[in-house]
Amino acid sequence: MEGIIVRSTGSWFNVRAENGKVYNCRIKGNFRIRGIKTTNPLAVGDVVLFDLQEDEDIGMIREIKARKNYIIRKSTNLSKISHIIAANIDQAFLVATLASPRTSTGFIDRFLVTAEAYHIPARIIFNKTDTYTEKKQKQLNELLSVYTGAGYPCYQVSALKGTNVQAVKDDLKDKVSLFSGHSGVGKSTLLNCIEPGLELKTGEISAMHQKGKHITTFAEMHELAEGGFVIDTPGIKEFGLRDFEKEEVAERFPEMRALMHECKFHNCTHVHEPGCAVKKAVEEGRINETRYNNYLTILNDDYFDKKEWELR
Ligand SMILES: Nc1nc2c(ncn2[C@@H]2O[C@H](COP(=O)(O)OP(=O)(O)OP(=O)(O)O)[C@@H](O)[C@H]2O)c(=O)[nH]1
Ligand SMILES: [Mg+2]
Ligand SMILES: [Zn+2]
Repeated sequence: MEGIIVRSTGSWFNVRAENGKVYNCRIKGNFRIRGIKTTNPLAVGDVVLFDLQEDEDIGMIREIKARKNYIIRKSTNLSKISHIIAANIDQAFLVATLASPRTSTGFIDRFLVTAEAYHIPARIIFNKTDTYTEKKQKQLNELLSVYTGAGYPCYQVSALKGTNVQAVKDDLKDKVSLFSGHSGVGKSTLLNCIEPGLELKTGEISAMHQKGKHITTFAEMHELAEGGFVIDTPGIKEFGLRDFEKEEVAERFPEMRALMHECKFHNCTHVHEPGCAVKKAVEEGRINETRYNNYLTILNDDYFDKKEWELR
């Protein structure tokens, strides 16, 4: 039988067969996947072939179909091994907020760079607008103009009050959508608002640290009544910038990508070179300075070699 993994605890997988029934499955002992080093061989969204044991409701997964895409995070800060968050997704939503726990633009940009690297269309939802002061709302307006300007659709919603949630709902129809973001930003609350029947568990923000409490512990795919699937995920601290080279980072910023062919040197890093069209655009305010600074931060990430780039 063929099915999609809708939930994974690491050793057990819930697989939704084409008839809509969900089977409890395990992986066959000799099952191996070549290529990437990950803590989890299979993830939510993977399409698998499995056999049902006779007289049992338990299936044995024997094969995984090639992935269209997948999105990963580093399993720990130091580890070289990554964790696949989900596979075969049509679009990725970053749930962010300027309330607690506040999402930094550095985190937003890492998310967007990751999505670009995997060719997954990305969108940003700014949640908890019901709590925004006038000052925060002003900051939000600036961010909305930066990110829509860079080509990323944005939403400003209150999952608690239901404000503007319909706009998100409309864009989920007939697609597989990933919801990601820090713990406590309201991913599960928002999905409950979109599809009340889901009854996902949600939790408070800790009063002391103003952080979420990791209420959602496993990624899970849910079917929407109006068509499509959403994947609710546990809150994450950091995205892993794996599977691509330092030279590719600038290409993952669409507004830089659009200009880099005008740089004097074809292998310009847009850091210190003369005749750099990107730097010129930053100086003239055509590229947002914060986005550019986040680009520089990503370049200096420990992940990349510290070796200097050469001008050839
Ligand atoms: N004021 C306000 N609070 C919200 C809003 N959305 C969510 N919250 C609150 O934020 C807290 C965390 O919400 P969750 O939905 O559990 O957050 P999450 O992103 O799923 O967190 P994890 O599962 O831990 O990753 C809850 O107390 C929610 O009631 C909102 O729009 N406005
Ligand atoms: Mg949650
Ligand atoms: Zn340049």
